Amino acid sequence: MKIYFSPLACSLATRIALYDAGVDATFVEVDGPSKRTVDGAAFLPVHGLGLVPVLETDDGRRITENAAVLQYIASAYPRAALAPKDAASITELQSWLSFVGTELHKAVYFPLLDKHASAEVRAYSLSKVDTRLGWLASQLEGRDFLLETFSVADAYLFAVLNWSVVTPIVLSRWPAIDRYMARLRERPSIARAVAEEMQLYMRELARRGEALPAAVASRVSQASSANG
Ligand SMILES: N[C@@H](CCC(=O)N[C@@H](CS)C(=O)NCC(=O)O)C(=O)O
Repeated sequence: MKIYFSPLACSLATRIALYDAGVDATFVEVDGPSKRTVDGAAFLPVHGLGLVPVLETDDGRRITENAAVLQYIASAYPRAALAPKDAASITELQSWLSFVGTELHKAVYFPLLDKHASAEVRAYSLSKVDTRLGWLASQLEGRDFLLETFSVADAYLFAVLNWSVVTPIVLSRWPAIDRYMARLRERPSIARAVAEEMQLYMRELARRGEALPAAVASRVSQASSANG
């Protein structure tokens, strides 16, 4: 299995799911702006929109879209229990994947991260923050995960909320979300995926001659002092 990804992009959720499932995969890094892999191969022939994640199966099928990629992994590796098995809970999982993909990823976070977004677009996205995150916080109150147990929806939600640090969104305003993120950060699959992709992200910035955003640098130094 091959995964096309960009460091700390939404494709982080795919890596988390694969690590959780204990699956070996080949990770191919894509440079978003140039639409090339870091080895120089064109990425547009792989995905015409140039978006990650793309999962390529061993028999050459390509799966795109976070919700589909994540559900594919959950169903290909059922022993990892990354998705529920009963119909009602599967529907709930799909609701969450859809909520994260549309209400959070695309409506709120993507425009805030897009250097080309206009002030109006950013203002529109910011105007959605309180309702979307307020509602999410109310759903997470008293729960460890979105469903009864950890699922691919948590992996996707983590990858998206993890961008808050480089946006004006301050997650500590919603203690239930803050606690949820702190809990997930401790999960071995997530800790490993974040640490690895942070290194790749720093290398990506260095290649482009860009500085590490101050908020990210401070998180990296907090993490290294916590690790001794
Ligand atoms: N609807 C797609 C969105 C994927 C997406 O937005 N990927 C971003 C990274 S988080 C990307 O590849 N951006 C590159 C670009 O916009 O050119 C999905 O859910 O997979």
